[in-house]
Amino acid sequence: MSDFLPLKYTPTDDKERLSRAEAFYQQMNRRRSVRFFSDEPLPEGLIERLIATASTAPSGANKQPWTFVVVTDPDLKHEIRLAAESEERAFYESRATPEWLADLSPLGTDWHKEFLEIAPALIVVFRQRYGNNPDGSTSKFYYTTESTGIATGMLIAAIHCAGLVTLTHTPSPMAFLHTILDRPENEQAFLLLPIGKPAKDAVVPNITRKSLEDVLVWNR
Ligand code: IYR
Repeated sequence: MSDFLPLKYTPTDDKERLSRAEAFYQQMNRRRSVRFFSDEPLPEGLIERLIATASTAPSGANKQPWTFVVVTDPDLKHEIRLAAESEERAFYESRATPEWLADLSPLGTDWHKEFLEIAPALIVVFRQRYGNNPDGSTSKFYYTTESTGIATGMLIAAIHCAGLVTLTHTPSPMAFLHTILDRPENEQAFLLLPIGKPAKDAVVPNITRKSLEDVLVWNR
């Protein structure tokens, strides 16, 4: 059964649209993945607003197949760091192909992940593979990877617009997050985002974005 409401839409004009699009591009283009964090705590209530924003994302059949687990507990952060570093060490020392290591070399990454303990909070994004109904039965979810990816992108934008930094950390495999954080069967770890203020001496790799000509194809 469908139920419809009038769209809440604030009219504007094309000049304003262009100017907002440009301003948002300028702001988003300043976003960088940051690996050096200050240990300063986040303001009370801020994480909730960021996750509320992420959870406005569109999703397959509006199933909203995501869970955001926030970790600020130092012991738990320590446990996650040790588990991530053990996977990362295996990755850098044996699992990664020479081509993959060469591709990562401009980023200056290695198996050490101090940021998992220094950042004041870790947001672990889980993808719900299916739904759990109150009566114990399960229900189908759709496009869960796409949906959770979109929500995570919106979370990254929200973090940046709030004046904080993050990076998409992908320890591989990520199954240890499911165990350590005691998540239910239907959830699978999707991405780990440390979040905080940048360290005073934070540096970022000198890399460039593709040009518009490289990424945009017109048919008109
Ligand atoms: N997960 C590792 C390796 C890594 C892989 C890719 I692809 C990156 O863009 C960056 C890192 C790590 O986090 O170091």
